[in-house]
Amino acid sequence: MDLLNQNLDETDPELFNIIKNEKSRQMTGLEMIASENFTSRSVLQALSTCLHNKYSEGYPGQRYYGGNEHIDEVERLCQKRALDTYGLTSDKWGVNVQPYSGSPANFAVYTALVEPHGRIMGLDLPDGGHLTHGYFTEKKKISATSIFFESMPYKIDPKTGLIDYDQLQKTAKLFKPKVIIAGISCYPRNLDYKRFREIADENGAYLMADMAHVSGLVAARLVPDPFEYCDVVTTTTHKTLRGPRAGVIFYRKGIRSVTKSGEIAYDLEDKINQAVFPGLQGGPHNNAIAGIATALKQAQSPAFKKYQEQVILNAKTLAKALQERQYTCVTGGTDNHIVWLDLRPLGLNGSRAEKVLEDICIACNKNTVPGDKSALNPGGIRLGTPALTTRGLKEKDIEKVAEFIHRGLQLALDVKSRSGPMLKDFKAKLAEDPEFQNRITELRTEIQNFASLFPLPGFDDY
Ligand code: DSN
Repeated sequence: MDLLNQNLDETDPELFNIIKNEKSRQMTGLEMIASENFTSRSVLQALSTCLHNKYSEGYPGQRYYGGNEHIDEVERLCQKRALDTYGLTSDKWGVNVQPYSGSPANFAVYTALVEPHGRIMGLDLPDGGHLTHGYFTEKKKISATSIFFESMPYKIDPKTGLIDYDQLQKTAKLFKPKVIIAGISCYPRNLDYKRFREIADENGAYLMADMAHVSGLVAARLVPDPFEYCDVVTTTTHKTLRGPRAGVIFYRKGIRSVTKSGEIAYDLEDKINQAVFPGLQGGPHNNAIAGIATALKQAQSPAFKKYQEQVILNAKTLAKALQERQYTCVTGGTDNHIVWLDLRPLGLNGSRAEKVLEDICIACNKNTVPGDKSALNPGGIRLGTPALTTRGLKEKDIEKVAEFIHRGLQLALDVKSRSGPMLKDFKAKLAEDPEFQNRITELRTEIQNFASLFPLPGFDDY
């Protein structure tokens, strides 16, 4: 048998079939996980090229292996497009396109800028921040960031749901972090990078933005620009940016006087590049770097800007439609692609909501909401519009989606009122009660029919 020259369906029908089922799941339901998207055919084509075969440890022009002339071209093209997409020039900014994804990118920045057990501050996970910004609990250091560095979270104001910058200012003065992270994974509001910069300057700290969630919106110039105020900006490339699963780090070059006590020297280039390789990673994933390059080319187009405008319009429409049905959106709405629902006023938790929505083919994730005691039993869900917008849904369609979500959550409430106190009781009732099963089937069929109105051109080909 010629192992090299067979199609996947011939060589491995078992795996092929699983992938086919996943493809069908992605199309027959409504994908509302805020960090997910459907990437383009050109990105998937770049990912499936011979670039995958090549080892190229090092950086363009300085590799540890031979045969990298074309790989160097790919990486340089990607770097140039990364700077161009965000309106940056190579005299002021450099970029590393090798991180495998967002978590390694963030860890590389801390490794570069903060000594072991040095201090960082990020938005707390239950308040809309990200694991890699330093999450830990009373019992356990959860993220490696909090194992190898000392992290102190800043919080949102529990009444408004908005970041409490005054509290951050006070605690930063006491904690004296080396890096302050301005970044989100659930917070649906724009960040005040200017205020973050002022607080960083008062403490001689670096300011790092993690724009992973909003990097597509930043590229389209629809949300505040982190590059104006930050020293370092990290991102993944597969969320709103709609590229391959990978990460990027931007860093400032040159010297900038920022503190009363002196200058922060931007000798970031070597530190960051060395932290990525050889510090934390081995050979770069060259097919992913090519995928980033082609995604960034698309991100500079008028069509991409229009797409991002629709992402925000759709999220605002979703928040409003849910609020009209008496649901509580944390912060009262959204500026970006995320709607953060607090279900506690309803007497429902995130796990039950996620389960019923999953059963009716709406994919979203349970999420902590401000004040939650445990990330394992979160009080809300996070919804996002990037993937549905890629499928072509507009405001009037999102109104329908809001109604589906409402019906799903009402069903979850009914199940909860007739089941025991534990999640397993809830799941058992849902699975066994014919009335609930009928309602699930009815809603699922309606949603699948609705989803079929929004095919993705060419999706079946890849
Ligand atoms: N897992 C991504 C998200 O859902 O936001 C970020 O790491």
